[in-house]
This record gives sequence, C-alpha cells and structure tokens, in this order.
Amino acid sequence: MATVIHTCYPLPDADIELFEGFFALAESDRWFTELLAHIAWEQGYIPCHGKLVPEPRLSAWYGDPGAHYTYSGVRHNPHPWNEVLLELKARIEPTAEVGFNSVLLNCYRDGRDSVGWHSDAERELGRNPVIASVSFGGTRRFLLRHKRLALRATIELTHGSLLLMRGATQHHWRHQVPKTRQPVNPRINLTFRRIHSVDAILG
Ligand SMILES: O=C(O)CCC(=O)C(=O)O
Ligand SMILES: [Mn+2]
Repeated sequence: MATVIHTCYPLPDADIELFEGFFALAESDRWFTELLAHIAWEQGYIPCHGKLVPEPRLSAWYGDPGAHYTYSGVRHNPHPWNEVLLELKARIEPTAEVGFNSVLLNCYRDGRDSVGWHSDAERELGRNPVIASVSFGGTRRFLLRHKRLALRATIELTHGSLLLMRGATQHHWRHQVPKTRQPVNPRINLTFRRIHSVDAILG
C-alpha cells in the first residue's frame, strides 16, 4: 500500500492541496510509459513578434466532444478520451470531488522545457475552477506568485503526485514550471479540467 503524504498550503486567496505518492511507484512508472506511447503529442506554436515560435514542451488536449478550449489565441478541439486517460480520470475524481470533461497534457522532455507564468483562468473554465494536476516522471518545481501581493510559493511536483487547485486560486495567483539547468528526467503532467462550453454560453 502506498504512503500518501497530504499537504494543505496555507496561502491567502488560495485553496491548494498536494497528495504526494497518490499513485504508487510501480503504477506511476506504468502510467508514464503508457502516456508517452498512447498520447497524440503535438508541438504547439505561439505568436511572438509577428512570428510563430514553438512552445517549449509537447502538449495534447483530450475530452468530451465539444469541450473546445482556446488558449494563446488558438482554439483546440479535443481528441476523444482513450482508455488510459479514462482510467486515470476515474482514479482522481473521488478525491477532487468533481467530474472532469477534459484534460490538457504537457510533456517536458528535459530541463529546457517549461511553461511560463499564467493562471488557468480562461473563460471556458468558469468561475473558481477545480484543476487536478497529475505528474509522472522527473520532479519539477511548480512556482506560484500572487497577482497583487509580494507572495511566492514553491511546490515540488514528484512522480505520482496529485495537486488540487480550487476556489479563487486562479483569480489571485499565477503559476509556472521554470526551466532548470539541473539534469532532470522527462516529465508528463496532466491537468484535468471542467470546460463550460463557450458555444453554449454564446447560444
Ligand atoms: O506542468 C505543470 O505542472 C503545470 C502545467 C500547467 O500549468 C498548465 O498546463 O496549465
Ligand atoms: Mn496552468
């Protein structure tokens, strides 16, 4: 039986909990291998000074039909759920206490891959979204920075961990996974989300 270490972070304007070892070591190894093989990894591009530059990571978007998601100005259509993702979703939903309809996957091939400061506050996510973030592979630092106050926090996201961000967290805090010069194994991160269809909101 795996030992799960549960931490609640007492940060103002945030509701963040971490479950280290949420997935046991052997099964985390298996999830990593299966996700690497069975996800349609894509190289995304972002507009920068009139050019398209490659994002410093691979990514993929999966979910229910109609769970469209626009970020960095690009509208993403979901790939249909596969077996691996449905199994993972079923494992985390009882703890997150939310039914998710989509997941964004990122693959950080080495320490040069990263994601910059942002909050998961796109309008499709609605007010106070619950984001369930699962990590497999090399440990990376997850940094948080308050939008108005001089407050910062660092969370090490380890192999098999589950991070939950809820309530007003995205409203008040930004997060990033910075590049590192330390040697680090490849890492896969999944952020399960609940998209409220913009098509439906716009009628
Ligand atoms: O890789 C991570 O831990 C975070 C990814 C993230 O913030 C995102 O995809 O929105
Ligand atoms: Mn994010």
